[in-house]
Amino acid sequence: MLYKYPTFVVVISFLSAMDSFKFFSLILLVFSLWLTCNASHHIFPEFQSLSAEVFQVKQFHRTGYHFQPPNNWINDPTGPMQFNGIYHLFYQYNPKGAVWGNIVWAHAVSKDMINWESLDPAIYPTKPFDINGCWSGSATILPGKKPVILYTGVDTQNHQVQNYAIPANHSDPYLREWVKPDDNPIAAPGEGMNASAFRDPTTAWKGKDGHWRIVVGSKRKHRGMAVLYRSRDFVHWIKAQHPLHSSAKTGMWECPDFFPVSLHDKTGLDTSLVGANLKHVMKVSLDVTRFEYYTIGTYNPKKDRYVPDNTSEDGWGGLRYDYGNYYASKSFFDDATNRRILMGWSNESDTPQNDVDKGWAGIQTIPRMLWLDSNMKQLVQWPIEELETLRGDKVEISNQQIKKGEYFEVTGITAAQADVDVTFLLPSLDNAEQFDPSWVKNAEDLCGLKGTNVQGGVGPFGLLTLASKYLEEYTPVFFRVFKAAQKHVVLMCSDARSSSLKKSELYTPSFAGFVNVDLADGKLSLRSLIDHSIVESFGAKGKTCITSRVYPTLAVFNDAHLYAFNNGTETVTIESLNAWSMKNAQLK
Ligand SMILES: *[C@@H]1O[C@H](CO)[C@@H](O)[C@H](O)[C@H]1NC(C)=O
Ligand SMILES: *[C@@H]1O[C@H](CO)[C@@H](O)[C@H](O)[C@H]1NC(C)=O
Ligand SMILES: *[C@@H]1O[C@H](CO)[C@@H](O)[C@H](O)[C@H]1NC(C)=O
Ligand SMILES: *[C@@H]1O[C@H](CO)[C@@H](O)[C@H](O)[C@H]1NC(C)=O
Ligand SMILES: *[C@H]1O[C@@H](CO)[C@H](O)[C@@H](O)[C@@H]1NC(C)=O
Repeated sequence: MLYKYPTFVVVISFLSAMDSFKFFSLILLVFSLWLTCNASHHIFPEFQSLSAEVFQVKQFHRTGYHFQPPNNWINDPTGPMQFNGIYHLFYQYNPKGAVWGNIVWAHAVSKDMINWESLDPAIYPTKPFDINGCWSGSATILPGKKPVILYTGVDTQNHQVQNYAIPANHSDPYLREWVKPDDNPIAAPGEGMNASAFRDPTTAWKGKDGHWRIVVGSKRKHRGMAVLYRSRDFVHWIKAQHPLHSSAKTGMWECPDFFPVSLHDKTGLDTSLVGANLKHVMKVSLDVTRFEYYTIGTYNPKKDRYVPDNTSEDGWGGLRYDYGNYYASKSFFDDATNRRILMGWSNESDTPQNDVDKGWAGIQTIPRMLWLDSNMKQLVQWPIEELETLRGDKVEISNQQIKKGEYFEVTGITAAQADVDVTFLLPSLDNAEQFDPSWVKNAEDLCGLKGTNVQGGVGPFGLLTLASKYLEEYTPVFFRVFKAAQKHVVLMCSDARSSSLKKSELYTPSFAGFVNVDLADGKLSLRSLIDHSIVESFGAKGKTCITSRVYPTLAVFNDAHLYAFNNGTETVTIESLNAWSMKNAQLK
C-alpha cells in the first residue's frame, strides 16, 4: 500500500482563459510592486495563478505522514490551538498555485495533530485592511472560551497592519467561519515605523494589571525588534514606548514567539504565567538568514522587558530550534494535555519549476513537544506521542558492533517511510579528533569539511537514510565526537550533499548543529522520521534537531534502504535500535 505509484492528475480550472488573463495581469502588477518591499519570499508571478495546468508527475517525493494539502504552496503554520478538544491548524496557503502568492489562512482540524481534516479557508482578503494579503498571526483563547485570531493584513496602501478575527459561531465545534469586525485594524505602523516590516502578531499574554500584551515582529534599520502592544479589551491596542526586546544587526524579525517554560519538568505553561519557577523563551525567524533563533531569559513583567540569559547568544550565532529546513514556527499551550506544542514549516529545496511540476510545495513538520532542558540553557523537542499510532511493522536490533568502515542494512521496514530510534554506545573517547576552536562558529561548514567519508576517531557514525542500494544516493544523519580543551564537542550532521543524483539545482547543504550533551554514560541517541522527501532528526533525545528536504531519484519507495554505519577508528555499538514502518496519516 505504501509503495503504489500514484499518478497524480490535478486539473486546475478556476477561471476562464479571459478572466485568468486579467487576473494574471493584476497579480503581476501587485506583486511587482511587492517585489520592492517584501523580502520574505521569492516572487514568481508567472507561476502564482495557473489557470489551466495539467500535472502528470510521479509523486516520488510526496510525504505519507506529514501534513500537506492535496496541492499548491503552503508556508507558515498560523494560530495553532486546541479548543474544546479539537486541534486547529491554520497555515499560509496559495489556493491557486505551487509558489508563494494569493495567500489565505487555510484551515484543518484534528483530534490528534497527526490525522487532519481540511476545511474551507478561515481568513482571506475581503476588507480594505487585508485586501492585499492575509499573513501570519496567532490565536489567543480569552476567558470564557473565546478564541481570537490576530493576523497581519496588507491594506489598500500595501501597509502591513494587525487585525483580529473571531468565530462566527462559537457552538460550531470546528469554528469553520471567522468574522473580521469593522473596527480593524487594531494596530497600524505609526510614525517612524517601516510599513513593510511590521508583521506576525504573537499569542497574547495577560499581566497582573489585567492588560493583554502582544509583540509584533519588526526592525529599525538593521536592528530586529519585537514591538510591544498593550490592551485592556483586546480591541484597542496601544504601542508601548519600548520594544519587549530587540537585537542589533539581526534584520527583520518574523514570526516572534514568546512564552514561559517550567524550570522543573516537561509540563507546558500557559502563555500568561509569570513567577519564580519558570524562564521565558523568545524565538524569532530571521528573514535574512531564513533560520529560527531563540534565547532563554527572564521577563520582567513590571518593566515589560525581556532580557536573555548570558548563556544564550542573542543573534545569528544563537541557538536554533532546528538546524535545517525549518522556519516560521509557532507554539501553543495545549491545556488538555499540559504540553507546549511546536509546529513549523519545512520548505522545498527544489526549483520553483519543479514545485510547479509536482503541483505542491511545503509541508508542516511533525508537531513537537517543547520544554526546557535540565541544564536550563536550551530547549528540548520531541515528536508528539500521537505520532506513534502510525507505527506499523517493527524491527529491533541490539548489541551490534560496527567497526570502522562498516555499514549494515536495517531490513524489514519500509525505509522510505519510517521512524527510527537508535542508541549508540561509545567506546573510550581517547581517540577523538582534536577540536579547532574556530569551528565553533559554524557547524554546517564543519560538517561540510568532515562528511561521512572523512574517517575520524570517534565517528562519524549514525544512519544512512533514504539510501540507494549501492549508495549512489543517501542522506546521512550522524555524529562525530571531538576533544576540546575542557570537554568533548559533539557535532550532529544531516548532510544532504549526496542525497540525490539530480544535483545541479537542489539546495543540499551539510546541515549541522552542536549537541550540548554529557557523554559520561557513553551514550548518544538519534531518532529520525523519514518520509520520502524529508528526514527530521532528533539528536540526544531532542537536544539538537535537524530537518532536511531531499529528492532521491533511486532511493524511492521500495528501492529506499536504511543503513547504520561507522567510519571512525573506534568501534561503536548499537545498544538498541527500534525502527518502524510508518502508516499514512489520514489527510482528508
Ligand atoms: C522598510 O523595509 C523594507 C522591507 O524590508 C525595506 O526594503 C526598506 O528599505 C525599509 N525602509 C526603510 C526606510 O528602512
Ligand atoms: C452554530 O453551530 C451549531 C453547531 O454546529 C449549529 O447547530 C447552529 O445552527 C449554528 N448557528 C448558526 C447561526 O449557524
Ligand atoms: C551570567 O549570569 C549569572 C547570573 O545570572 C552570573 O552568576 C554569571 O557570573 C554571569 N556570567 C557572565 C560570564 O557574565
Ligand atoms: C567511509 O570512509 C571511506 C574512506 O574515505 C569511504 O570510502 C566510505 O565511502 C565512507 N563510508 C561512508 C558511509 O561514507
Ligand atoms: C527554502 O528553500 C531554499 C531553496 O530555495 C532556500 O535557500 C531557503 O532560504 C528556503 N528557506 C526558507 C525558510 O524560506
